[in-house]
Amino acid sequence: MWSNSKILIVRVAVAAFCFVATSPGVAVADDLPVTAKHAKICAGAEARYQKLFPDAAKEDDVVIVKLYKYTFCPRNVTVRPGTTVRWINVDKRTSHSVWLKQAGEAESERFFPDEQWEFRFISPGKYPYLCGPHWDQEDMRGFVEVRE
Ligand SMILES: [Cu+2]
Repeated sequence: MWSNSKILIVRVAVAAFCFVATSPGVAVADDLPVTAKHAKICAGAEARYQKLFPDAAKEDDVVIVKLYKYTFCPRNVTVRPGTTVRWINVDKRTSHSVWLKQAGEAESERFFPDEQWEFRFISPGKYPYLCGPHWDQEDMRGFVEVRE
């Protein structure tokens, strides 16, 4: 019993040390967990997107992220430098925003169903982002990694 508790404490301490040691200044997040619930919502988001934009042509250097039911779909994307990420609201009523807060960007305008907002990523790095009105209560967060 005692030894198990001690092992746990050591593990937490090591994890905390690694976190601090690898994060000078601002802590940089990693991929977000994707649950079965996210996967189900994102399947619905894809269906909505196909219905709303049946003629959408695939564009070079553009990656689409759908916003649906308080979820960014997909939650995590990895893109090359120079890629534009286009966030499209495929919800039925709710407006959302995209806020690359950690990168020091201003929050986007709220955008409504069928509307979109985009951002071109130039520099390699990790870019966690939020939906301004829904990140806290609904955990509406996303993550972009930019790398060669
Ligand atoms: Cu939102």
